[in-house]
This record gives sequence, C-alpha cells and structure tokens, in this order.
Amino acid sequence: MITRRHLLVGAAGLLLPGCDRLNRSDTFRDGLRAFETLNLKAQRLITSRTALAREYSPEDISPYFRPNGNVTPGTDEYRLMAEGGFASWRLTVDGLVRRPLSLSVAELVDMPRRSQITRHDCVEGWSAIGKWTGVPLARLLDLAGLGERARYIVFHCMDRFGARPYYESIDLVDAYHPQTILAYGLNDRRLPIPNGAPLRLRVERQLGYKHAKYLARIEAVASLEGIYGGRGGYWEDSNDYEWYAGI
Ligand SMILES: Nc1nc2c(c(=O)[nH]1)N[C@H]1C(S)=C(S)[C@@H](COP(=O)(O)O)O[C@H]1N2
Ligand SMILES: [Mo]
Repeated sequence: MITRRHLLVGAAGLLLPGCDRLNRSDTFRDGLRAFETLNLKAQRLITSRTALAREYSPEDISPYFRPNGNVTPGTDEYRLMAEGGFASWRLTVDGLVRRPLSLSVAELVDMPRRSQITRHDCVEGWSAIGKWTGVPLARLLDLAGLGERARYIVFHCMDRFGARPYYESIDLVDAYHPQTILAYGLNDRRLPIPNGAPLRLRVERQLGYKHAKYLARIEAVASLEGIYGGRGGYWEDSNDYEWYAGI
C-alpha cells in the first residue's frame, strides 16, 4: 500500500543529492514539477478515501427509515433468536485473525461506541438520514488481532435471496475508517428487524447495498477469490454491481 509518508519521503529523497547542481537543470525541474503534481494527485486520492462522510444534526433525521432488500432472514432459527431478544445470537470474528472472537449483543454494547447521523443512499434512488450507534469495526479487528496477510473483511449475513446468502466485503481502508461501525442502534433505539437486527454494518462512504444487515460472521481474508461468486458481494456476483460503491 502506498502511504502518504512513502510519497513525501520519496519526494524529499529526490531533492537530497547535489541540490544546487540539479536545480540548474530544466529537465530536472520539469521532472520534479511532474512528480509534485503526481504526489498531489495521489495524496488527494488517499485523502478522498479517508475523509469523513457528512454528519447531520438531530433535526435532519428522517421520520421513517425505509427498510430495503430483505426485511427479515425469515428462518425459524432467526424467529426464535428474535423472540429471545437475540440473547442466543453471537457474532463470530474469524479467518486471518490471531484471536477468533464470539461476541453477544451485550458484549458489543459494553464496548466503546460511536454514534453518527448520516445519510444512506440506495442505488434504487432513495435516501434517508438516521442516527446509528455501534462498535467501530477497527476496535473489533484490533481485539481479534488482524493477521498480516489480511486484505479484506467479509460480512456474512443470516438472510438469503433464493439459494444465495447475502454477503459483502470491504478493504482495510474502509474497515479502519472511523465511521465504519457495526450498528446495534438506530435513532437511539435497538436496531429494528427490518433494518438488520441485531447487528448491521455502516460503511458511510459507500452506497446502501454495501451496508450488510443481519450479521452473523466477520471473516478476514487475503483475497475475495473463492468466496461465493468471487466478486465480493451478493449484488456484485449476481447483478454486476460495483464492488467499490463510493459516494
Ligand atoms: N443482509 C442484507 N443486507 C442488506 C440488504 C439485504 O437485502 N440483506 N439490502 C441492502 C440494500 S440494497 C440497502 S439500500 C440497505 C437497506 O438498509 P435498510 O433496510 O436499513 O434501509 O441494506 C443493504 N444491506
Ligand atoms: Mo440499496
């Protein structure tokens, strides 16, 4: 991965040997100018991935947060869990991690939390503003100890479309973004079933379909190859949706 530091160190490195002599060369100066432009472009690119999504104020919250896609996993197993207030549900964190985790809702609620009021944009052409509360994904990944070969985080859901389970994936830039949270709260209440109870992903720099609901398992992987259709998500596999759905 190219970091901003690499780029800056690279630029400084160019200036070190025999500055005076080199500065007299027009070719060198042109080259340096081109490099600076490239550096600036690369830096903007990185900044745009790490920038925060806009956060709104409580007055902006939509009176009704429209549910979309599956509005329940619809299985007997899920119905039983829901009846028991999701006390028997666990989130598994595994794959390329040093310490696999199994966490209850109560344990997640006890962890450091973040709330954010953001706008959800669906490709189908609607938006809604909601207040989400949950655990920063970065916290969980640090707790599990992400392995060195890990490049993507895969979110396995409890619902399906026909035979295909819903799933999604993001890279580590988004996984460690401060607004990427696993939400158990919507508008200061427990997450309703239609919106993904007991836990759903919020990845605020991307479109609605990336925000996986009904989470059961988070898996750290080196590659998306071999996971279902290999394109990193249910809609990516079945309908050619973009894997990176930036907004
Ligand atoms: N597990 C699961 N996650 C999902 C979906 C789904 O059908 N199943 N639909 C996606 C789509 S297209 C959108 S727009 C949002 C909708 O979230 P909402 O139901 O809270 O509005 O969830 C996304 N995450
Ligand atoms: Mo959507």
